[in-house]
Amino acid sequence: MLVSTTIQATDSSLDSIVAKVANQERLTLADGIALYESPDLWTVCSLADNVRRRMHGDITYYNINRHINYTNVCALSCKFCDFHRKKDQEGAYEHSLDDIKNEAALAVESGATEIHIVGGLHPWLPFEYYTSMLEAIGEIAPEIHIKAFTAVEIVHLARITKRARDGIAGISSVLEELIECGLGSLPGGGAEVFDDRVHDEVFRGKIGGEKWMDVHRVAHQLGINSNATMLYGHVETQEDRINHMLLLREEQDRALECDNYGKFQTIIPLPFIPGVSELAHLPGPCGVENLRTIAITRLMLDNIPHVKAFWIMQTLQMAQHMLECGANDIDGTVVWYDITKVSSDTTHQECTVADLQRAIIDAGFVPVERDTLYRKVMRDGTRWSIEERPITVH
Ligand code: V47
Repeated sequence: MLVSTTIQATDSSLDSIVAKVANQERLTLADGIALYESPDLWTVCSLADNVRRRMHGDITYYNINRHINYTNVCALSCKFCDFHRKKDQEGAYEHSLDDIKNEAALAVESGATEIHIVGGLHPWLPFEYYTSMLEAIGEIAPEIHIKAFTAVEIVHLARITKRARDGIAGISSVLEELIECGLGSLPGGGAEVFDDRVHDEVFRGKIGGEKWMDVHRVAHQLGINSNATMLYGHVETQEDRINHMLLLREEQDRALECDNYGKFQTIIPLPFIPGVSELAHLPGPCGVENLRTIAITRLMLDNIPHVKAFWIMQTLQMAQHMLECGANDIDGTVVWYDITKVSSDTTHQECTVADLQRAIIDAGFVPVERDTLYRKVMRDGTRWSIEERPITVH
């Protein structure tokens, strides 16, 4: 699709970037920093909107999904996180396999196409808990795609099965076993910001960027897709954010060169939500910072097809604005979500399909229900099938 790029920046330091975007040339670290520093937010967002419309026209994706956070017990205590609890701490929980089966049955009943599963690094749950969870969901909900376990959880599983000492081979063997049990793809969580200083300051003890990337690379080699996130608005600099994006872009270049590899499907910038975390004294990013970051993500990551404005963290109202600043996906119905709470005090954070569609239409876009792999879903109530033809951009 051709979209004309007749953008006149009021900030002349953006002129060369305007020309590059019009010519579909790759942006550099210096360009990314200029986009952050420019007072001309309108141009930054308009450029991203141009790229988004070139790639996706006026389509905005949503899905019918269900998130399951199976435990909040975590061996780590990352400073930005107010989800984690220690085993005997008030509010600590771990869901039984029966709880998970009930959720899977409810997911089928609601017509969900995806279950998204993540949790803390529980010190005592055995590997069989995870494999049985995947198999049980597969029995109850064979059509549903299971997107589960961040890279950090995969490394944790390699450790508890004593495969971590085999390095990449150990990670590969864990992933292969999970795929056999029904794992369909990896979510993007746990990437935070790929920078050693930031790592040591706010999530020391968690795997660093190289390990995170190793896990996603192995997943891609095994043929499954994954997503990527960037948790911004705490102690990182704007340069750290752009470097994070460039590392993802390089990795995606490598994946795209190989036949039969999986790839990064979606980049999800996550605004830091202070909550009652150890970093609660920080304000978290404000609205325009969120718009700008979504826009810059679209512009820098030219080889990742989708940019998601996760409505749970961005709010549905801000996600609507983000559709004009580079985002083309807002995630789904979600139902339960425990990691952050912005618009709700409870873990019941659900958005109906009607509300997701209304938000997209009111923002001037065309809602399209997708499955996890961005295929169009044909729906008759809670019964659904996948349209095999690629989605036409109009
Ligand atoms: O891994 C934790 C982050 C992630 C906070 O792949 C926080 O489609 C903000 O990754 N403020 C989980 N963020 C969420 C996630 C995700 C969400 C939606 C879709 C997909 C996808 C992935 O949330 C964690 C961590 O990076 N996080 N604490 C916080 N206070």
